[in-house]
Amino acid sequence: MSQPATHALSRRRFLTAASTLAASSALSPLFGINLASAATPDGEILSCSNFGAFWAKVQAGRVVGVRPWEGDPHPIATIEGAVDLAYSPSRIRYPMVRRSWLEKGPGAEPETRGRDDFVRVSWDKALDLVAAEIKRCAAMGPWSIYTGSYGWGHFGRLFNSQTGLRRLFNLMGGSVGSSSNYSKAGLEAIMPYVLGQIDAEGPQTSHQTILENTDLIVFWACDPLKDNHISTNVPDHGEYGWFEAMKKAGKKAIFIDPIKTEGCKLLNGEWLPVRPHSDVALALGIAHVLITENLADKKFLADYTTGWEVFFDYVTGKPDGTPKTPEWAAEKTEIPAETIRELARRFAKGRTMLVSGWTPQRQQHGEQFPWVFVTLAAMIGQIGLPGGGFSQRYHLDNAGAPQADSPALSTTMQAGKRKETMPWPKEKGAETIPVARIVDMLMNPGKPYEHNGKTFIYPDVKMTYWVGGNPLHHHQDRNRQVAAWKKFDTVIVQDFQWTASARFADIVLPAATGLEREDIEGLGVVTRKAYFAVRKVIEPLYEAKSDYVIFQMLAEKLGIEPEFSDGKTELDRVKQVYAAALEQATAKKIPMPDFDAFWKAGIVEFATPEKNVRRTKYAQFREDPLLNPLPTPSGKIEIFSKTIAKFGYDDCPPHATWLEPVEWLGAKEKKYPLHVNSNHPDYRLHSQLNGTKVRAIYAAAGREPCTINTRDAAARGIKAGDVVRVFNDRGQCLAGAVVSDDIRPGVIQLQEGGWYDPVKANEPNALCKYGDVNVLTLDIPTSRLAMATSAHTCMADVELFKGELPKVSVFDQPKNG
Ligand SMILES: Nc1nc2c(c(=O)[nH]1)N[C@H]1C(S)=C(S)[C@@H](COP(=O)(O)OP(=O)(O)OC[C@H]3O[C@@H](n4cnc5c(=O)[nH]c(N)nc54)[C@H](O)[C@@H]3O)O[C@H]1N2
Ligand SMILES: Nc1nc2c(c(=O)[nH]1)N[C@H]1C(S)=C(S)[C@@H](COP(=O)(O)OP(=O)(O)OC[C@H]3O[C@@H](n4cnc5c(=O)[nH]c(N)nc54)[C@H](O)[C@@H]3O)O[C@H]1N2
Ligand SMILES: [Mo]
Repeated sequence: MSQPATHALSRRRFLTAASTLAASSALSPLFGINLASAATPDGEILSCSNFGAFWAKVQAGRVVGVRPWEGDPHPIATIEGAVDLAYSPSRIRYPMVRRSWLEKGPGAEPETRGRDDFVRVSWDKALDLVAAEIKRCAAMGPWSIYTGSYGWGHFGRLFNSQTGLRRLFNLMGGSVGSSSNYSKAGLEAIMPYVLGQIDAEGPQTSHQTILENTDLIVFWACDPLKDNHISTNVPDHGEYGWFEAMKKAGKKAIFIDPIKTEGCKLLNGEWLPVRPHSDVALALGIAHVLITENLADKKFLADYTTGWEVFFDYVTGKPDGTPKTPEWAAEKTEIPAETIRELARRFAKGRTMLVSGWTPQRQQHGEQFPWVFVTLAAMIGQIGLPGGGFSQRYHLDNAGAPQADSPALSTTMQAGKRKETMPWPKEKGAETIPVARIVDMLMNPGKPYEHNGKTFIYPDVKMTYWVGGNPLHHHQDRNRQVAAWKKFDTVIVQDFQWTASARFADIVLPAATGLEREDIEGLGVVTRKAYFAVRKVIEPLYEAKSDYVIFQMLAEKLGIEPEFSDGKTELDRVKQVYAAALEQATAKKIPMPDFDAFWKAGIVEFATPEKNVRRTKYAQFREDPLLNPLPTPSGKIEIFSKTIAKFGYDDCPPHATWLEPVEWLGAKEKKYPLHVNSNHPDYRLHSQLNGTKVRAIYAAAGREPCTINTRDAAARGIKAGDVVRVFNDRGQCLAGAVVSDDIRPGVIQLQEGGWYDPVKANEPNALCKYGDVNVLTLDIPTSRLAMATSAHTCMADVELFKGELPKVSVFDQPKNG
């Protein structure tokens, strides 16, 4: 999408830097292992992040420059932010306690959270307070403590900080955890019924196979060029090469998206600006044409699927008298009926690869889209054929790339089992809740809820400890959440940035960034091309400590340190991760240096034997569905699920179904006229880097950008760079207008992750000064099946902001911070 000029400038600068580096690279061609030099004579140290690997130039103990690692084929400007995190004005410097809590104890004046001041305390004092509160709550019962602590968290393999947290609490008698995620919980709940597995994970049909066989590639709610910027480990950024190759080959591509993405522009793709939230209707309209024009692959449906007849009846309108014709779909999607007919014909004519992202399942009834998507691919009948079928994960991990000959890196710490200090009767509540139902839990303690065919009870939690996540960014309907947060007597947050979650906490513990501790991390989740040594580039600033050390110190206070750490230091664990990989490598005869050599070099790279690997997902199933059945009850793709039928959920019927959402552009009566697209940000990982200088690349009027179509902007007298107020019945925020024709009329985009910055914290309908989209979003479950987030079900309006502009303050230290 069009961005302020600084975006392009900065990107160009980085690309130039990268190509110069590539040309002068000292790396030899890859065969076996390759040990580059980790530290250059002028004090550069190789390091890495979720945004890419880089050389950090260190002078007098301070990072003074960053340049991308020469092995990165497409470096992203955000690596500067990964370093700036340590120095940002938003850095949490010391252990801090909210004044009322410190003076009056747990539960004191929770309504002042977010505006009370903080008092600096020593580490010793802070951990004494945390330990005492854990003991107090543990004595009430493990159901009193919520450690569902969700978020991207700790970078590196030495441990997952959230697993560490669970381990610590398990040793204290247990706590309430969370299941699934905000990413694809709708998909993760439904796919096991349809395909017997989550599907949207691991290696996909290879890019090479697509290049050689696919006639038409359809990116449906999918933005691989943006979403592959980052990774859960170090991104290899290889998908840019794939896009370039597709462009060179003149590959035909369609992008079904309310936004014309960079990928669409690069491939000169056809943009179908679908009405958001209508994708199921679009798929049904296409299915209707496949049926009526005799284009559906009946043999595939007979041999590889079950329940087709029921879906056939539904599409042709037998049970409800409404055939899902292209005209029916056109009314919902605003894509002309003739275009829908053409789509169906084109999909069936050549080899077609359907590629989806995850926004249509992050909506009310989000289970339906992945189901109809797989059903449509089954009707086309190309699943398991080279370059045909579907994929639900090309937008993460460069998942169509070849895999190197390398051992997987595994973490060494498990959460373990809960120590049974007391029994946990069912009526005390569930041991895990669906992650996005946290506010429902806080508002309904002791009440029953349904989830995936079973009934549970919401526990009555009193305290929470959050590490490596920002719930006051990632959760929906901020005002409802802030009100519900008062239920906690105590909120502990361990982070390195003064996020809204930290500002609304009672005890804040300063964590070390990836630059300030030791760890190990892999390059490429699928490609697995290298391991990086994450060495201490600088000493921890202020009083920050690494997550592992904080947990060790806390475990010591609780008298469980030996069990928690198994007597291992951070570096011991890093060595253990490496040793486990080395053992696998030795067994497979993969050359790998010993730990010391690796640590000195900073990197070990692995060879990729098959550069142009051909790989087709579900090929074996297609070859012989009896010998290689899917792990579903029938062994086939379940277009109709008997198990789901038994649940009797009206919000998740037993086959893919169009269900009208509570709010969307197609509603007969709309209170607010604009759909809010809160997709994932270009230049951040969610809310990370907000506080860094990377913000200058994208901020508009010093705020989070709100992209609005030219027509909608003109109708409201809004120009680019204006400060606007975005509002609905749930909340309101300011943002900077970006006016563009690359967004469909009727839709605005406010990317998720802008830090929540209320004018008057903890007051109903507080105005967010910076642009947190989740003040607007709706906090309802997708359905009783997944109980996932419905973040993308949201309508609002925008107006020019005319009042006195409040100063953005969320990037500064809090009061007394
Ligand atoms: N409206 C809307 N909302 C959404 C989404 C959407 O599409 N629309 N997407 C959802 C999705 S898919 C997701 S995954 C969530 C993401 O939600 P989160 O994962 O909570 O978001 P992050 O901003 O990545 O938060 C990670 C936090 O961990 C901190 N951190 C990073 N590294 C470390 C470390 O080593 N130690 C410690 N202690 N802290 C660390 C960072 O500073 C940051 O505050 O958001 C969800 N929310
Ligand atoms: N740069 C960057 N990359 C990321 C992340 C990040 O924060 N920053 N987060 C990572 C994480 S945790 C996750 S879960 C994934 C998220 O993966 P996704 O959820 O797939 O990613 P999004 O970028 O939010 O959305 C993809 C596209 O869907 C479009 N879209 C929105 N609503 C609709 C709709 O109703 N219909 C249709 N057809 N299209 C729609 C958006 O305009 C966008 O272009 O991304 C990962 N990658
Ligand atoms: Mo996610």
